[in-house]
Amino acid sequence: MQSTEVDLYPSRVADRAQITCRRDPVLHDEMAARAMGPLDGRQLAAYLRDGFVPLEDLFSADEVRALQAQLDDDLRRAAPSSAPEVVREPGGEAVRSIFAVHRAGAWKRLAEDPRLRDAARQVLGGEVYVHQSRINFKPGFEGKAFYWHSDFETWHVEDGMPRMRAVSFSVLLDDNHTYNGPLMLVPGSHEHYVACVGKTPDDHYQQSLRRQEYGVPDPASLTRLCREGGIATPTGRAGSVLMFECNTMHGSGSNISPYARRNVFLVYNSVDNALRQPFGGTRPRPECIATREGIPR
Ligand code: 6CS
Ligand code: FE
Repeated sequence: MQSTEVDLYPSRVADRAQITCRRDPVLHDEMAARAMGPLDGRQLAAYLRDGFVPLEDLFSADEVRALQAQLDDDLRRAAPSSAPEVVREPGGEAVRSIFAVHRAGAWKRLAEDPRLRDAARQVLGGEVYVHQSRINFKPGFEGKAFYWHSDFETWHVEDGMPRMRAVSFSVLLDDNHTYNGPLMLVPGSHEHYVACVGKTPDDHYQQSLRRQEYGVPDPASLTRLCREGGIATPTGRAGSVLMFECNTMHGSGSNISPYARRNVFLVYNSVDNALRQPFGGTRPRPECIATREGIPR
């Protein structure tokens, strides 16, 4: 069933790509954001300008060690699992991602940590909830790429997220080096919306979470964004965090090093931006990928 709302960000409806300007602010209550919250003026300025900001060494070595122990336990349980929360690498059995980890235990506590949640409130201008969480394991030798994309384009078309009022935190649980598949982002790309071509297949997530082929920008659009903004590859120690706006163009390469690149992603959405019917007209994706229940009003 198609969303009945006006679609401000149509995508996958035309036979050619189109780049338009975003129609939402990046800081949703700029006065309040500058007055309160864990991000200082320099960090807010970087987030506003680039669409992302590294938060170095946000979590201590002890906190990281505890989370890494939790990771090992989660992976042991996920390896034999056929649960929908477990996504495997394309062409193999290695665990690529585990979704909806924020529902309990250490990851729930992490999602509630003010160093993350208050920073989300600061840039989103109010109360937030977790739209999606996932651990991406990017195992050594087997961790495949996540091709270039805007998360918002998928969340708008396939989940019914109306406006650009969500933010992701990638918490590094291993050192992210240049050689083990770190996130790559295009500075300033959050200001442009790339409408993609191609009609979304039903149950697309069963393929896209392994290797995304729809909702990926065309080479000409990507070339233009990279020419304007360059490509940043923020590396960092485990315990650092990369905060990035929902529409920032990003991706990561395959990991052919021996070293895993395990990151946990926590995505916060404004409670005023709760999901509608998918704007692309497909069936809503499962609750473990896109939160619809229990959102504080
Ligand atoms: O479809 C999604 O929601 C997921 N896809 C990617 C490549 N990034 C965001 C999210 O994990
Ligand atoms: Fe993504």
